Amino acid sequence: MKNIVILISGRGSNLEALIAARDAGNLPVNIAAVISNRPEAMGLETAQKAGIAAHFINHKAFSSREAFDAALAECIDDFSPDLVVLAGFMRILSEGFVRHYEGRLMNIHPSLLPSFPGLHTHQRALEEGVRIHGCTVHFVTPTLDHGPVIIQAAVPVLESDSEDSLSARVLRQEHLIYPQAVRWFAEDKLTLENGRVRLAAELADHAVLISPEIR
Ligand code: NHR
Ligand code: GAR
Repeated sequence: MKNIVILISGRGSNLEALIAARDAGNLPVNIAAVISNRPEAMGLETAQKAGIAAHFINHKAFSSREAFDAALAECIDDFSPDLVVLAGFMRILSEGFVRHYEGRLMNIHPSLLPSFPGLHTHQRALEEGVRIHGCTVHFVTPTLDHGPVIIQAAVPVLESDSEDSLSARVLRQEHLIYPQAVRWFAEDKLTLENGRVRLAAELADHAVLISPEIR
């Protein structure tokens, strides 16, 4: 079974979805550790309660991004992960770090990339007036939020939406597609070809989820 390490910065609802999928028998991985750059991250408690090693590395204690990234990589590599999963991790990672984990570093981003890379995606989607929004799981490359796409989910944007209602609708889809993407990786059903993700033949056309939900 593959080893994964999950990086978080906060609430940890995607972490919870991954743990729940594992517990339901839908995610054949060993969650070796959860690491947060913030001590107050709720997700650290969630990990502890689930009996998963939980670590905190304070980025503010390092003089540079590279120094923080080196300490982070050292902690991660103690667990020999096959895959590193960014689940609401809020620090941009340096090129050296990303190269070290090339092809085994995944992120979930709360927009339909390549639209709205970066932060405040739901607010920007509302300001832009788009009618469809969503989330993307991708492999991480040095260019922020531009790595090869694995799976996406789309939701409608409603006239009545606020940032809260829209982000909640997207988050429910995040909780479906992230365990799915990690499962495909765990089962060796994802390959990288010329900077694009190829799915195993039997999965072709399963990497898109259209949610009609209007809650
Ligand atoms: N690193 C690289 N090299 N490439 C990516 O695609 C990355 C990455 C690190 C994180 C997640 C990403 C997202 O899904 C991610 C993808 C943080 C920021 C950010 O601006 C932007 C995008 C993402 C994560 N962070 C601020 C910084 O200075 C800090 C913000 C904060 O602490 O609240 O690092 O959106
Ligand atoms: C999620 O919506 C995730 O997509 C987003 O932060 C939230 C984390 O929630 N990630 C980013 O914005 C990365 N910059 P969670 O902690 O409850 O999983």
